[in-house]
Amino acid sequence: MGRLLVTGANGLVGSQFKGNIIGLNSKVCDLRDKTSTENIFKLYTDKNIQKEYVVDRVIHTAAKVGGVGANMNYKGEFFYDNIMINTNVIESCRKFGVEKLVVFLSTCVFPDNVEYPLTEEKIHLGPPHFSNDAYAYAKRMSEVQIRSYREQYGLNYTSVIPTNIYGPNDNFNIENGHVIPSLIHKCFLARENNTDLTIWGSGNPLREFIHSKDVANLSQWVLENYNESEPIMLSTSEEISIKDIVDVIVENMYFKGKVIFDKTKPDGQFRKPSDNSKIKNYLPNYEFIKFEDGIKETIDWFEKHYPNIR
Ligand code: GFB
Repeated sequence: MGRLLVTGANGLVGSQFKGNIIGLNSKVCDLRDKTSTENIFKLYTDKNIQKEYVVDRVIHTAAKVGGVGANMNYKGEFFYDNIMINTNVIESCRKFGVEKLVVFLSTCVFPDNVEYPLTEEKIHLGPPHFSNDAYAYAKRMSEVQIRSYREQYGLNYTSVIPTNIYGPNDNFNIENGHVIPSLIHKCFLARENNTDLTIWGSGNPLREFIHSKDVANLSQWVLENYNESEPIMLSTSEEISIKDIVDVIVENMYFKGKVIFDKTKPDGQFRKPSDNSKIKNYLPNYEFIKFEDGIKETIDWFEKHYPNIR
């Protein structure tokens, strides 16, 4: 067996992979560029180098990601960057003989109007929510590419569908980040400057969160054990409201100031409840990191690294 290559190695999930891996990040290779992508995969899969150093498995976490604000404001980039990155990586894996590939989708790719809970086979049953349709359609095409390559080339490539992910080393950008890192950053500034904490939207939407460490562990398990063409959900299937997330963050950051809900800001999709019975059937004893513990760890990481954060 050769080496594992992880794309997006500096990112939220990619940075959770440790040990004898090849970590690829956007400073090393622009995966939107076909030639650069092929050159780097050719290099790492060169059969002339010692077998144990040859890359034969890939976990592809690299993507243009962002919260509801970024998804609504940069639809063109979210479509182009993700469709180019995924197309180039999957094709380069095929061209240079990568034996196993795991690509990342997200529960936001599911149709907005479908019977809940979300299950893997419902991905293409209708349009996604308008707030992230560009990203969702680009991601759906990687599932189509994977399935087509399995059928034509018999390649054991597959995909995982995580819910909203959080954890240390996230993107804490207040305008473009996801809800948990944005709120931790905003709460920190509000506490330091004795100002109000402003939450986007009504606070009523519901979300499911999985810690980046669980996503890394479970996608590693998928790499080594899961050989089906159908994607597999990575989810705790535990919904929480945005209001309750705010309470957990405010409590764990000892914020005593006023919390304001700015209804001029987008709520995004109301909910995207997922059914995790497939992964639970495979791993009935898997213990997910508890939400409150994961939030505490992420707040500690932020406060330790501020202002050297993304
Ligand atoms: O994490 P988030 O931006 O992504 O927003 P989505 C989740 C919810 O948090 C929305 C609320 O209901 C927001 O209105 N929210 C409250 C905030 N305050 C804030 C804030 O300060 N910043 C942000 N960002 N949200 C994304 C998709 O949707 O989910 C992506 O757009 C991707 O493509 C990601 O799939 C996982 O869950 O709404």
